[in-house]
Amino acid sequence: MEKLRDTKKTVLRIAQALKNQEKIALFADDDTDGIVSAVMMFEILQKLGFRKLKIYLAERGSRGHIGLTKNDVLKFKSKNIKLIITLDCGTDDEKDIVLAKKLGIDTIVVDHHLINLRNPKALTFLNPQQIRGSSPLKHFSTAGLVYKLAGALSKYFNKDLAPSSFLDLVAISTIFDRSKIKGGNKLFVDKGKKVLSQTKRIGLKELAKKNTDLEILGRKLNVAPALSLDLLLTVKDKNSAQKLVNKIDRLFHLKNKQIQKSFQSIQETLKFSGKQEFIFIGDKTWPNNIIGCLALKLLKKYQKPIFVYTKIGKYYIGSARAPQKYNLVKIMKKCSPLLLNFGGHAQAAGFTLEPSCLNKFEICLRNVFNK
Ligand SMILES: [Mn+2]
Repeated sequence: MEKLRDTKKTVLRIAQALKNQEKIALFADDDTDGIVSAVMMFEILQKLGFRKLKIYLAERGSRGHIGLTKNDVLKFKSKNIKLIITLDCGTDDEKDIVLAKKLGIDTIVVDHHLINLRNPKALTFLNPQQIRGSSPLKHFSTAGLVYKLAGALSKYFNKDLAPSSFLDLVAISTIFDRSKIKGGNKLFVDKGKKVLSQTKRIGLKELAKKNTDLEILGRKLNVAPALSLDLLLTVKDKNSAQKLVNKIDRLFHLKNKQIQKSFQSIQETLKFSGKQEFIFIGDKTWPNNIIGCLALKLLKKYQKPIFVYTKIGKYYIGSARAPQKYNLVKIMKKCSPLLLNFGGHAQAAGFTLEPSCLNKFEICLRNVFNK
């Protein structure tokens, strides 16, 4: 299999950071893939001897944008951080990566999202989407990419970082991100199930007690990012793990109820609307953490592109899902002047816009789909 471009440069930069005991920020998306990638990277770097590590989650809801912001970069500067490793985010954050560079902070991007900006300015850019043509790496979750990087680090430092011990987490993220399950991904899932059944990670073991289904585990880890982070990093204390699992389970049930309720009201609404090429629907009262699930549920039922939005603070944020033959990022690119942010994958993406652009965006989409 191909190597990820920039792997060597990344390994060398990490070696330099180790030599100087630099402070590192692991900056991750706050979904399941981001969380498990951060946990993996944290433990891998710890095994290499890093002591000044901290995980920061990009809270997508509160800012309507998944990735670095100016505030994050300034905060890292004030904490004397010298290296940022973005996980499952960072691909299009050129502006903030340039700002970090100016302030003396290097950025390593580890991400699998489609690339909108042509010339990413990160010191190293581990994103398989820059490979021309087809490659199995393009279907990896970010956790899968971290697994690959762990292999390269093991080799360089001549240290057994036991990358396979992380395959339970890789498998969960692979399923959660709805990656194509063939080739390397199939291997991750098959081996991951075995690793999960013997996991020494007490937190994960507790979470998997009721249900070992990888999709359910992924959805549970996605409910409360900060709690999940604590849970996955819990390797010894069974008591605190149980408490965390109880909290997560309760939130998971609550979320499912909310999804069910909104889903029903959407179905009522759709009964009266005509046959459209796509569904564009939203409600200010829907919690932002359910819109992705709602979009997926609608996709499963209606088999056409779905755009679901809600309002957070000043902005509308949305989640889109589509059947195989569509590329949502390309579609939204055609309406990009109306959007503050957009990005993701061909069949699962997100967007943010000003209230004044909401109707215009729907009209623009209608034009794109009717062409
Ligand atoms: Mn991901």
